[in-house]
Amino acid sequence: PNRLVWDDPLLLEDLLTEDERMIRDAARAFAETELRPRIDRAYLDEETDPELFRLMGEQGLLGVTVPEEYGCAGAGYVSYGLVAREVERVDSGYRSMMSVQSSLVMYPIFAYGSDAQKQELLPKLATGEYIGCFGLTEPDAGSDPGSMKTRAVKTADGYRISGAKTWISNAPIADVFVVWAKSDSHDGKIRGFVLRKGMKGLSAPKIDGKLSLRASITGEIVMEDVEVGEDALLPGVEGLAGPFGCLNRARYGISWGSMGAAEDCWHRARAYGLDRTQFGRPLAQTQLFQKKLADMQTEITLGLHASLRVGRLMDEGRFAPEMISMVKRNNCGKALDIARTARDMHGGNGIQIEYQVMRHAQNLETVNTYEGTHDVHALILGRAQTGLQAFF
Ligand code: TGC
Ligand code: FAD
Repeated sequence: PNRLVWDDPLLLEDLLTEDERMIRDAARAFAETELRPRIDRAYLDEETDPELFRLMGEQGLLGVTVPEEYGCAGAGYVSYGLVAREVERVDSGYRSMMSVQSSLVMYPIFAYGSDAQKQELLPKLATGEYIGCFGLTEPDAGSDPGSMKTRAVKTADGYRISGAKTWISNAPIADVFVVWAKSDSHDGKIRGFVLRKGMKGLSAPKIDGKLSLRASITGEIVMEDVEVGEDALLPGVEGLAGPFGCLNRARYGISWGSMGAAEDCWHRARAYGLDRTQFGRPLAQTQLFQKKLADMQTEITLGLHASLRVGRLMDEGRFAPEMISMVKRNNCGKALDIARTARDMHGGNGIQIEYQVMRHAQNLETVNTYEGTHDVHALILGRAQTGLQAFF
């Protein structure tokens, strides 16, 4: 019989194109040489180095799917997923920085923006000269963004925007703010606006004290009568379809990324079990330890192959949003279980930063919650198969 490749049992590698492998290998080399050496300190100190955006930009890792005319790679969604997997193999917070910039800032400007917005902003976001953030969630509107209170009121030459967003990745260091507000001159429909750092009435205080995703800075966006011109409006979309169009891409990327974090935990648990002897034998030679490794191998393999399939369907223009809910929900939930189990398999050492697994587990708590919680994605899938709305 053929020999099993233990860390790629169903030969995902064979299903990738040459170009996809090249992008993946470059992302892996970057993540291991530039990101890995920084992460322990960044996590412990709750430090986000804005310079990382520039480094990611140099490597072509920002806005991977945006066309080359804007200084991006113009690659497909499988490539984007592979990049997310490699970056999150190091840390979910670093992937968060990358995916907000790519899917939640560059994508809406590309898909819904005017030519002027695209020409001005996309090349600078691609190099990391500009850092972007995406403001949808509010203190009283998380899973239910349709109940947002932020308002845009028409003025003589633009809009006056008031409201507050919270839990916004990158906000305190952002130059560009993609913000969603209900607009009175558009029948109260949700519209997207591009705000800029330094605008009067705009501030983005940091949220301190996170016990998860500590290497990725998070903040509020406070808008007190921020006056913007007509050119701040994203002209190409209205309604919740705007933010959800972006979330589809980011959620899909997270389905790959979370598997990268899970793989890091699995490989570390396996190595630890081979190395550590108790009761006169390696831990890896016990039945319970092997069962846990088998579960990890199985869930990660199935999760990666499912994400690959969704990525191919996205590249073919055949995806339905519920497919993304399925892989986001499954892979984040499984990754969180795997990271907690890997922590347990490391015994006491598992709680130490140098063994990495508890940092992943802490991060994955956030990843399982943001971009639609595990249960909210269950309700999306439940609605799709029953036709019955169970949110309220
Ligand atoms: P619903 O009635 O379902 O839909 C309203 C309108 O939106 C359209 N739509 C979609 N369009 C494209 N893609 C999707 N996935 C879509 N889902 C819905 C829909 O067709 C409809 O359009 P129209 O034209 O008919 O108006 O809306 P609802 O209010 O019942 O929604 C319920 C629910 C739960 C599905 C939704 O609100 C939801 O997904 N909640 C979760 C919120 C969420 O994901 N927030 C994420 C915030 S951003 C973030 O977390 C970034 S972290 C990033 C990082 O750091 O990495
Ligand atoms: P809630 O909606 O209050 O949910 C609380 C609990 O109730 C959850 O378990 C949920 O599953 C459950 N629940 C909710 N509704 C139902 C229901 N109908 N039936 C059953 N159970 C339900 N947002 C942005 O806009 N931009 C960002 O960049 C961003 N970055 C983030 C970074 C971090 C570190 C974190 C933690 C969050 C970030 N978010 C961001 C916000 C994130 O998307 C929200 O936290 C998430 O959507 C959940 O909303 P909530 O926190 O208000 O929880």
